[in-house]
Formats: sequence, structure tokens, C-alpha cells
Amino acid sequence: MATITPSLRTRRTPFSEGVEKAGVTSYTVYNHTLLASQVGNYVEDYHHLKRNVQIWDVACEKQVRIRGFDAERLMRLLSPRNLDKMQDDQCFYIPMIDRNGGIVNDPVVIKIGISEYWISIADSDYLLYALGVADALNFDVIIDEPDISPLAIQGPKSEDLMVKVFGTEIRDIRFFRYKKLNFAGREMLVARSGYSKQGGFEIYVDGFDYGMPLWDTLLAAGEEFNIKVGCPNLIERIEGGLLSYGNDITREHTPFEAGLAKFVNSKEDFLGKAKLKQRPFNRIIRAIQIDGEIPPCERHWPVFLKGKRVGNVTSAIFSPDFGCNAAIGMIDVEKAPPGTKIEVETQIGLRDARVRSKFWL
Ligand code: THG
Repeated sequence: MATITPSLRTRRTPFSEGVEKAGVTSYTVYNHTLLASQVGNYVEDYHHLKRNVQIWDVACEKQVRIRGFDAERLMRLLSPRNLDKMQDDQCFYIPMIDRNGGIVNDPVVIKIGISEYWISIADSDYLLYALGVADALNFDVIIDEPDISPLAIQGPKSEDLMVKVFGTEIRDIRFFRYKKLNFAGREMLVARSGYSKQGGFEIYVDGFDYGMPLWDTLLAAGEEFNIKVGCPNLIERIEGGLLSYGNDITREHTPFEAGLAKFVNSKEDFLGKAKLKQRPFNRIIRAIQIDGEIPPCERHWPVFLKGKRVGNVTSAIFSPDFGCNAAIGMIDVEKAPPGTKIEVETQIGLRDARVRSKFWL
């Protein structure tokens, strides 16, 4: 099996040592950073995630930090989502678009205050995009990508574990809100969020020094909750309809096509607004159930209705809990609405499938 050549371009994280010690067997590269894709068996991990608690090194979710007098003005220019009601302890999932309305990233944005936002990015160089916009317009901001590394604690037992390490204040953190809590004398931003539908937290760890001490403390405290080192789980994310930028959605797609219309409600004259309104809206992200055996989905699988092309499948995997293949695809809105029987062309053959009205979780 081939391996990833170590180099400084493929960044390690404050938790890499811990991931290695746990016996990682596969990595992907996300934002030029190592991201474990398998730590042991992902089917076992999937069942474990739904019953226990896991610790994930998601430092690859880099922070594009915007600070300064024009931070708020820049955010309102970049965000299709209405920020009027965003509180100083709040996180927003926002599909960021370019001038043509195409999605350039789908980050979680954290509001630190009126003059500071962190954009917790998906896999595209959003730092350069934000810098380009701000520099071209001469905005009074400092934009950088500090060494702040999210560490995810996910699963039904995550709250009990987090209380043990950070105290009972953990219980008062609402969904997509954060508190600044103390660990070993250091203040850390802790949010109730994460890339799973099982509930959990993300700790934004500043710098490298506290990375492994925090990791080891959480692992030790988690023993009684049967904690495991894991990583974002492919099966669970597809069941939950969590989109993967670069796979399910790209710059080819608008937030409407991505099924993220509810996050496009800004009243500002945000970048891309005019074009976004003019662009056709003929296809949309759908949950798709596929029959038979399927291989790993590592290329677009064409979708057909009575022999005519109506879209693509972009993520697919067998779901043990639902006993079927669960998939995400971009499908013609009118020709193949929910309930439509379709065919999906995998690299090992054509499969019967059905467009669903909802995801599984
Ligand atoms: N956490 C943080 N940063 C991230 C991710 C994360 N950056 C990259 C990537 N993940 C961004 N993508 C997503 C996609 C979905 C969600 C979060 C990040 C998500 N969605 C919820 C849902 O669909 O149920 C709720 C969204 C909402 O209602 O606001 O959680 O995981 N730090």
C-alpha cells in the first residue's frame, strides 16, 4: 500500500502523536493537513460512535481569523447568511460563495466579537479568498490562519466526559454556542458542535503546547465511558446528510443546489447576491438509496432515469443500521423528485436506486 510522504507542506497537528499511538491506518489530506480517515475498522467505529464517545483530531479545520475595524463589514460582504442576530458566543454554518454564486467553502463561523470572527474552514484555501477580497477593497482588517486546532469529542457520552474535564458549565453550552473554559490554567473556546449527528463538542486549542496534555487527559478521563480515538465517520455523515466540500458540493454549485437555502437570508448586498438570484436552480442535493453491492465511491457515479442522465452520486456507503446503501447525490429537481426510481452507474455496474425525501438521521 502506498503512503503519504512526510513533508512540511502536509502539516502535522498538535494531536498527531496521539492519532499515531492509536494506530491510524489511513489518512486523507485536508487543508494541507493530515486528517485520519481510518483508525482501525470504520464499521466498528461507526457503531462505537453511536453508543459511546470518541476523540477526533480535526485540526485540519483551520481557522481563518478576521480581526479589526472592518471585520464586521467584511463578514457581511462575504456571508449570504443573515448575521444580524448572531451573538458573541455563537457559531453559524455558512455556505460562502463567490461573485458567481458558486460555493467556495462551507465553514462554521465563530463570532468572538464585533471585531473578530473565526472562519473554521472546509477543504479549500479560503484564507486566500478572504485576503483577496479584503486587500482589493482596502478593508482595515488583519486576516491570518493562526495555530488554533479544533479537537472534537463526539458521541452520546461526550457531555459526561467533558464535564469531568471542564466542569459542569459544559451542560449550559447550547447547540452551536461556545464558552471559554479553563484547562490546566489555559482558557479554551469550547463549542457544542461537530461533524456528526451524535452530539458533542469541539475544543479550539490554541498553539501546540497544550495539545497532547489535553488529548491524554481526555483519553484517561474517558476510560469509564469506553472512549476511542476515531475520526469523522463516513457512514454516519452520509446517514446524517452532512455535506463534504470537494465531494458533494463544489464551486459549480449554489447554496440552493446544495440544499442550504435556509442559510441564504442576508439582507445585505453580499458578494454574489445578484448572480445567485439569476442562476438556474434545476438540481439539488438528495439522499439516495442504492440496491445491491457497491464499491467505494471515489468518482462521480452517473444517475439515469429511463436511460436519460439526471445527475450524479458523490458519496455512498453501506449503512449497517438501515441495512441499505446510503448515498448523497446532485439530482434534477423536476425530473427525479423524491420517490423516483433511478439507476446509478458504479465502476462495477449499474444499480437500481431510489431518490429519498430525507436523509436517515
Ligand atoms: N466543525 C468545525 N469546522 C468545520 C467543520 C466542523 N469546518 C469544515 C466542515 N466541518 C464544515 N462543514 C460542516 C457541515 C455541517 C455541519 C458543520 C460543518 C453541521 N451541520 C448541522 C446539521 O446539518 O445538522 C447543523 C447546522 C446548523 O443548523 O447550523 O454541523 O464540523 N469547527
